[in-house]
Amino acid sequence: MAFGRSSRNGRPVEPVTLKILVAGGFGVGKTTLVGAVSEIRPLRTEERLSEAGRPVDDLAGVEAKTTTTVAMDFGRITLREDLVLYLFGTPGQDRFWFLWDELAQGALGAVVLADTRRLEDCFAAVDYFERRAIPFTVAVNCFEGADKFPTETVQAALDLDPEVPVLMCDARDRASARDVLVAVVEHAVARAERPREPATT
Ligand SMILES: Nc1nc2c(ncn2[C@@H]2O[C@H](COP(=O)(O)OP(=O)(O)OP(=O)(O)O)[C@@H](O)[C@H]2O)c(=O)[nH]1
Ligand SMILES: [Mg+2]
Repeated sequence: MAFGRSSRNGRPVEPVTLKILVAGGFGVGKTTLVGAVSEIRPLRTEERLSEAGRPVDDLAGVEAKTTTTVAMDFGRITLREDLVLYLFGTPGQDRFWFLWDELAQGALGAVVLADTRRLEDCFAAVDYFERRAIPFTVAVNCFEGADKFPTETVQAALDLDPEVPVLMCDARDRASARDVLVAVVEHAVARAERPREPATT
């Protein structure tokens, strides 16, 4: 098998493709992150935020936001010649929860984006991946004007398992977003290689 090796005999390497979800609360920067790293023009399903949605769509901190994701974002990034990630950004609004199970099918891992000004918005995503034992990392999208907290504080505030990596990022920055994705893959692989603990009932 050529997986994991560079091309031999001039033959192209068949890359391993992995599915990664990009989740988190409304307006936290999911679409921005997928767009920043994707090497293909990302598929977006943005709809204009309507006046009707104002009472439920909390725009505090992202007042400039005019659209929201209604189905998903899709992008692709080649991390190495033999490793390609397919990225699926989830919709942020609660009324689209019914799509999550479809999107989560076959996912290797997930990024939960968080904004320290409204950390509670990512509780639902953290909870979702914990329940399904999908490996995830928490990436704090550092908006200007948001207080900076040490990763330990975020870890404690979200009551995360100590093994869950927490990192800071700028969802608009390609290198930063890529680092987040590398962290998810490394975390998922490390977890897969660890012997499973016996299930507790
Ligand atoms: N200042 C700053 N603005 C950001 C950053 N990331 C995203 N934005 C802005 O924040 C707004 C929300 O970004 P989106 O990427 O649409 O957020 P989303 O999580 O996909 O939103 P939904 O799909 O509606 O849940 C947009 O206006 C972005 O331009 C960031 O790191 N810093
Ligand atoms: Mg979006």
